[in-house]
Amino acid sequence: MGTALRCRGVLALPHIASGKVREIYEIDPDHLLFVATDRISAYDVILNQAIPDKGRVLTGLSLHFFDLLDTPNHLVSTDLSQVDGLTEDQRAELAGRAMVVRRAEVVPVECVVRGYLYGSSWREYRDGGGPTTEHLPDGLRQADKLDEPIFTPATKATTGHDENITEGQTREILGDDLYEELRTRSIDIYTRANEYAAEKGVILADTKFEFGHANGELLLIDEVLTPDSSRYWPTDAYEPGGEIPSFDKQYVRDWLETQPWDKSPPPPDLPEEIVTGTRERYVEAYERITGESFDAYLESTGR
Ligand code: PZK
Repeated sequence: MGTALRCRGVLALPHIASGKVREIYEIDPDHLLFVATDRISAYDVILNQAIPDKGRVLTGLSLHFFDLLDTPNHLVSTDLSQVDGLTEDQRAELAGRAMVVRRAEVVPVECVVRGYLYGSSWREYRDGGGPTTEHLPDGLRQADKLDEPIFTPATKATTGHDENITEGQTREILGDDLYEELRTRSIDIYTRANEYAAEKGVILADTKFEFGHANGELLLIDEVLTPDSSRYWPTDAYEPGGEIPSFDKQYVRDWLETQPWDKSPPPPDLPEEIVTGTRERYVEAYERITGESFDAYLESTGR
């Protein structure tokens, strides 16, 4: 088990795209199969070991939020029995981690919303300002809560890192009407998800959405509000003025920090107990954020 998930392009369906940890296949002209693998990246490097069920945790969280948000999105079904050309082994491997989605015309901008000053935005701010800090006051500290969530788009760099872009650059790429629509939709979704997370004792520090057009409608696409697309902090670990431990990846990062590794490939092999401990943190994130047992999710997928 698990081999299909660490490799790319293994299904008999046409392979459309590979992300670091996700895969997209074509089902028919209007439908794609969106697959979350068990691969994990740390410090932007894909590790050699997969985290069992990580893709199911992320898919379960996306499904939870698609349902909760009730905003137009690309989800069609999680029922793979209607998808032709899969072996029984592949169906079992994909259960709980694959979504049939509407194919859309992808908007070429990552819609990032930040409620807190952290990550690349904090680094821009500390170093004298950048695209994401245009509308921020002076005197903020790392991890400070912002007065209002800010919309800080980035371009999908084909190689390496997303690049933050200014409001003016974004308006040039999208036009004013689409810019305003994406900013309003993104901030609204962030605000509702952060209010929801707060009830669960979790802070949604920032998150990244993607949108696409299908049949003249602007759909929320991709994975949504997962730990890979979002920064979640346990509320009780929040202390502005420094680094905040991440919910899901801190454990594996802390172990990697004990290794003589310069954060360029190849990464060190994770010991079994670090793989197991990391899986437990992902499962805990699922249970904390959804309020439901992960075993119940697995059972609902027919495993
Ligand atoms: C689409 N990506 C990004 C995600 C990757 C790449 N509904 C859709 N319609 C058309 N295209 C996409 C989607 C979605 N979602 C998203 N690339 C294409 C991406 C995951 C893995 F390799």
